[in-house]
Amino acid sequence: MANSEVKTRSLEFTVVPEAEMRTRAAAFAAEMARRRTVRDYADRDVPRAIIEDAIRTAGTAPSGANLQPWHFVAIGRDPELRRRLREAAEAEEREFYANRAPKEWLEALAPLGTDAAKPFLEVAPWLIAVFVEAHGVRGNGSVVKHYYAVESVGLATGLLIAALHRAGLATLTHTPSPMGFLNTLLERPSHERPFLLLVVGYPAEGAEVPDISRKPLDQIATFIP
Ligand code: IYR
Repeated sequence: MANSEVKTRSLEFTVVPEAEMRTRAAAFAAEMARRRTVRDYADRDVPRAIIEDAIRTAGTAPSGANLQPWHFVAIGRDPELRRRLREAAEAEEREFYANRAPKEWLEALAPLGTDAAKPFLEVAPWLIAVFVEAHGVRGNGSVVKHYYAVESVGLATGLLIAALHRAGLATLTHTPSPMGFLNTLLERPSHERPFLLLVVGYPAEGAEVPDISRKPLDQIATFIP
């Protein structure tokens, strides 16, 4: 550590033997490969403790200057709120599919079979609205500048999705556009910008997913030995 003024503590790091590391890395890759975005949910409950732990995991993400510029609103069953969220999201989506989306975008979405109907917003046991804090606010009301806030929240959301998948749940990254209604309905201040709405639960019995594939390693990575 170059700066002796910095308060440090010892790093608790466990070195994993290489053979075990290979096994773990391969097992995790296989487990994550089983993750699919699910649009059809069962009405089955999920304990709040699972959602709390997944959000704890998300909160371990690295962030610009460690300012942790995220806020997660976990929305349980509240039927009236769910109805209003669905209504607002579907209103935006109808506009998106009918008028706002350029033809090229609709063509890119065609293999996914998405449309303006968002029943999962009422059916799934949890929704997690993820917000980016454009800036922080100190106790005295003064503003704290944030750095790489959107990137940081993207990293946290990736960990959130991985944690929920690891716990045994399905998710859907839903991005109604624009998402300003989330501030109104969830009573979040205007310096918090909606990032996405994560739908969480069990897939419906017999749920199907689009038959799409992931790019192989040689298409997504370049190794320079
Ligand atoms: N927000 C719309 C459209 C949509 C956009 C993208 I990019 C997707 O990957 C999927 C859907 C919707 O949720 O239907």
